[in-house]
Amino acid sequence: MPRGKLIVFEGLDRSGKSTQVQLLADALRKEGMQVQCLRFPDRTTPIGRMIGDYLSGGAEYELEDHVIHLLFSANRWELSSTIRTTINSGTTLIVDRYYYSGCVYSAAKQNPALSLAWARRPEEGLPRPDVCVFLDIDPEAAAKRGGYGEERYEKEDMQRKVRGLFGGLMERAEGEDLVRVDAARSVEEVAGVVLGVVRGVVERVDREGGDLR
Ligand code: T5A
Ligand code: NA
Repeated sequence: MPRGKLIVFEGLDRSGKSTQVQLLADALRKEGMQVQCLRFPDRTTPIGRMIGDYLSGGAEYELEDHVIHLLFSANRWELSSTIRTTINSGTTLIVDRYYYSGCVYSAAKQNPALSLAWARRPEEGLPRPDVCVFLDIDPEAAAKRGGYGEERYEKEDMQRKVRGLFGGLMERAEGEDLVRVDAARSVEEVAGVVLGVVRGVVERVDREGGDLR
């Protein structure tokens, strides 16, 4: 049996990641694949609850920039062996945000002591995705979608910096596994493009074989 695939969705807040994760999972299951979904932050673990308080809470939940960065990273490491076991058992994982968010949101704070290079270090060694679908949308368009503005990073200035940093990752896409998809279109149009991209990745991985990196 072929191994499962590790498929990640990234994008700005409200770019449609959760919507597309569900649609892709449904589509792949219809094609007979075993699929599970994950999201980061996983707010259900003790570390995840600290992250959730920081994101949705007020000043009393303030954390030093490096501290919250390392909590986000630790929240991924908590699940790293589960991810490998699941993939090796033949189940495909679709993940809503991963270390790309971890790096760019922290770097977007422009703390001189927390560069993008610094931000990457604790992420080194986590299972590397077979593909990362970047749902690209202008922050203004994202801000018009439901529920925007409730959490800490949902401010247009921050989102612009995040988008710029994602753009930088895309430009150096060798080794970053990123595929850009225009997320400003209808839910169905985006889902169609995503399914095409993912089918290509599944075929490539099955053809080339090889373990999760
Ligand atoms: N973060 C995260 C870090 O700083 N470091 C890290 O390491 C990690 C992992 C929380 C925050 O944490 C930061 C990034 C975030 O600021 P989160 O819990 O994933 O991360 O929160 P959000 O990304 O904000 O997730 P959202 O649920 O807000 O957005 P989604 O999942 O991108 O969007 P979705 O699918 O829920 O859709 C949002 C709305 O838009 C509509 C939906 O119906 C919904 O109302 N919509 C569309 N409308 C029109 N056209 C389309 N194509 C649409 N697609 C969806
Ligand atoms: Na989401």
